[in-house]
Amino acid sequence: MSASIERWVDEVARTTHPDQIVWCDGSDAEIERLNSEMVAGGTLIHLNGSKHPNSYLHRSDPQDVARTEQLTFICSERPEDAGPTNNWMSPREAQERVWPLFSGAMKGRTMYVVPYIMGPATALSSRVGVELTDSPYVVANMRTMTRMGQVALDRLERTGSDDWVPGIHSMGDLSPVRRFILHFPETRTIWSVGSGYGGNALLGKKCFALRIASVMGRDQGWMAEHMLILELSSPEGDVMYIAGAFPSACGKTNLAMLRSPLEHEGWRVRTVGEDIAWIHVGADGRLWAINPESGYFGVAPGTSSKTNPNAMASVRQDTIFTNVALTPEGDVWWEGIDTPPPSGLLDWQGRAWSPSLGTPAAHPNARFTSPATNNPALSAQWEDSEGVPLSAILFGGRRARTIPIVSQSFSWQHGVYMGASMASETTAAATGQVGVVRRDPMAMLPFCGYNMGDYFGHWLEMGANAAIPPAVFQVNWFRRDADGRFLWPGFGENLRVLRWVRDQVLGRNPAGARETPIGIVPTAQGLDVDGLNLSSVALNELLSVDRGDWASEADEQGSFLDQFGDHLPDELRREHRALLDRLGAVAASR
Ligand code: OXD
Ligand code: MN
Repeated sequence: MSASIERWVDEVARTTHPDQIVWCDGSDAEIERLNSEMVAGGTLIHLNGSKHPNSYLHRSDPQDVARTEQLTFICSERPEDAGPTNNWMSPREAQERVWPLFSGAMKGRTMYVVPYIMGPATALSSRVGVELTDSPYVVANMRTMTRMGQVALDRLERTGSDDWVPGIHSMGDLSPVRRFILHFPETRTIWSVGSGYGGNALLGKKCFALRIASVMGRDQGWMAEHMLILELSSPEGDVMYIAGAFPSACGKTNLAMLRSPLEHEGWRVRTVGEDIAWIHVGADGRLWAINPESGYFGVAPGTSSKTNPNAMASVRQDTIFTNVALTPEGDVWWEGIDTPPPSGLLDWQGRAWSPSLGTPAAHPNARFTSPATNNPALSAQWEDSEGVPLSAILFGGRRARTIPIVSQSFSWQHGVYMGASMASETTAAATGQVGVVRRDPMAMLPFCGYNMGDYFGHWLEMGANAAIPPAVFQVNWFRRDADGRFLWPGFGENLRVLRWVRDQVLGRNPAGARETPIGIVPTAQGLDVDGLNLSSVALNELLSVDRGDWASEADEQGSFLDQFGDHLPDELRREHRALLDRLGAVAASR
């Protein structure tokens, strides 16, 4: 066992005063014991085994139901290294203001030592973390989401490495006024107090695999991205890997697990990952990606056999549901699931519920935690130690207007501009107002551990280091007509967009694509909409680049990027000017 981990555990225990310390080995016996203890203590409800074998419901504190971005900080020595889009706190202030909240915080509780690997156990690019937590719910989730327990200590020993990311988590008193999620990029350390919610408390996920890992990637020449990874196979036998960055709750999980409506013809989609990608330049000059996680922490509402049959299969067993509704039979229910609400439902807070109340029965950010191996469409390559080679990257957002269903960038550099300037309407995955358009570069706004201006520079550098960088696309399934209805049917039909992307990558689309000022967009004939019942008006709208909308869009992009000042790479300023020129040229020619 690593002596440095033991020393650190002792040190933290001297501050937090747990009643006992338990080192987690990740075994079946251990999780069975933890689950029974939580059921006995009332923090887990055992679901009906005939509906969901080996599955549980957890209800979180009603004030602790989503990531709290306003309480999430980057604690670099210099504020400029956190950049204008992150909250910053100095390490000294963290020590004075936040560390005292850990003092005695684990009295009467057990401190669990959770060693874990982000990434396949044998992959060179995987990394080890150790989380100390006083929440057995967190331990149970970490066991699904990461390779947890002895396997992580074994990896350190085998590789002779003492390189692991420490994370300290305490539920504290769960009060939002004493809640802080802190990241120290210089020491690669995480402190989280006052929340038991997934993204705040499962420190391997957003805190390590994105915020801290983005800093490691900058320093070591790789990237940590908020991206799904999917495998697309064609009837011709080619296989392509596509990564996609989408803000939280914008259908990323659904796309990663898409069930192809043309499976019988040989169009297959398989999942490599659904939330995070770690990306390296391969010896062949392509970008290779691994999924650092081993489970899915997905949004339940809206998930059904129609929107995501593979997710429904994944949650069938071995699943922890958080903040969904409970039926009298001990089954789960949420808005958008396949069946109407049964009577006698208890809502996510355990209160009697009926539709007449007008409130949602499941919390809009209710989640399921399921092992990736439950996914019937898991790619055979999902744990490859080299990862998978990326042919395309998609940037997606939720935009009612302006952004066409799909457009391809003119170059890697233009693709970086597309990612840096993307925006989306906010969702329930974070606390705050829902439905406002905010810029969310590469869907990393809440997750980048350093100055995003420098992060754009790192993206440009990665492209320069890769002889064959992936093609870059922007997608938007959420465009609406004048009456507010979605124009695109979505769900499985997104395969049609993936097919256009593939054809572009293979250079097979001469008549199916046209250049516009904002990028290369399908022609009305280029996108296969056979059998979709889509009017030509709707199709044209989905593919349209409206000059008026784009003039204000480009202005907003410019002001957003301006805030990075000297940290904004010149290349992106040039891309912005080039976009304005192209839009101006179109206006002049009219
Ligand atoms: C998530 C998120 O939980 O992005 O994946 O909020
Ligand atoms: Mn996410």
